[in-house]
Amino acid sequence: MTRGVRWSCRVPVVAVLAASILGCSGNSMKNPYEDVEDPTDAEDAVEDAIADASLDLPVGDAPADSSADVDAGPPRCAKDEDCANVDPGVGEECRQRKYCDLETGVCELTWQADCCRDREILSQGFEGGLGAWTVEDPFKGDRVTWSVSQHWKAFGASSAYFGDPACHTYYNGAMDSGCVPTDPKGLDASRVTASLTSPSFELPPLNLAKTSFFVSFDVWIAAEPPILTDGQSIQLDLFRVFAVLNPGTISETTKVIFTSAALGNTTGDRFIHVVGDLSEWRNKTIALRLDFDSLDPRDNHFEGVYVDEIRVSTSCNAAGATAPGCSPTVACVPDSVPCTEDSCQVFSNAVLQGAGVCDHPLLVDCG
Ligand SMILES: [Ca+2]
Ligand SMILES: [Ca+2]
Ligand SMILES: [Ca+2]
Repeated sequence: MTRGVRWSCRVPVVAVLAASILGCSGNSMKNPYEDVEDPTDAEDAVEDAIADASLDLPVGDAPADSSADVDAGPPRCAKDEDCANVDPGVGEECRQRKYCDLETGVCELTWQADCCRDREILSQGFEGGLGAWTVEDPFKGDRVTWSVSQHWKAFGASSAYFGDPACHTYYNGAMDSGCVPTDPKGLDASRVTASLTSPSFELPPLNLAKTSFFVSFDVWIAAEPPILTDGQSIQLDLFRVFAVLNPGTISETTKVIFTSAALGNTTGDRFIHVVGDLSEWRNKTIALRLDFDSLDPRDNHFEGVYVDEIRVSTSCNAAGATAPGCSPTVACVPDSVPCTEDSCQVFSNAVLQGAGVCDHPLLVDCG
């Protein structure tokens, strides 16, 4: 059994990729065009100035107190080559390629497509509440929703729970003080559903051949088992994890990354480590959505779902590897860290059979 706790990069807050450009250091600057003698021929002067390899261009963006000068002044670069001798500062890993922002005329840093990046983008263990995650519950007031619970957790003191936090069930009919339904047939119960959505985050435009993009989490499930009808297994109550593209906008779309049907709606009184492939949303802004829906009022007297240690990460291939992640034929390289699982963590939404990533989750009860 595994837990989804990685040893590296334990950032306790959501670390959404900064949209702002790094590298805007506050170095002192002089106006590179102050020696231009003919102010009426500014265009030629700019080209001459840019062509001068020794041009002492300002670093990064303009200082705040010179906005009037910048507004009135000419652009400082016209093409990427103009930035060759400019120091736009130090960017984050894999975001160090210099280019000319044609809108601002300023040399900036952008992503290097062929770079591989080992980084945590989002981390949520629900130790401090639901944080910036948002609950959507069409049936408020029925006691059953997403909340933080200390009842079951994969790591730390708490997790996110779908159910009635007082009685630990997603049955929403009347119950007595001992959490026993007052109507044995449950005829006063109704459908329960709610979702929990993460803040938006951006996945960088890095090369899929070198960088893996994935979400990992631990899940504990006790829900209505599949029903056999005419030899067909039907799963009514479902917990699903979605990737949400353009979250909160009119063009929002969702796609399933994980469904509890894959586990028959039970994890056997333990947390299961799940890893989902997010490479489809490279260079896009998405969110994650945890969703439970019973669809109907029947057979809902089950404990529900706990989710803990949700992480969105990018990781590099092992040195010399020619494909990202791992597969039945490409094993993970052990990380030499005690108490971590070194086997391939197969994607719950793998397009290629058996494809996954070397997540190295922490082993339970080890050491
Ligand atoms: Ca936790
Ligand atoms: Ca509700
Ligand atoms: Ca049900």
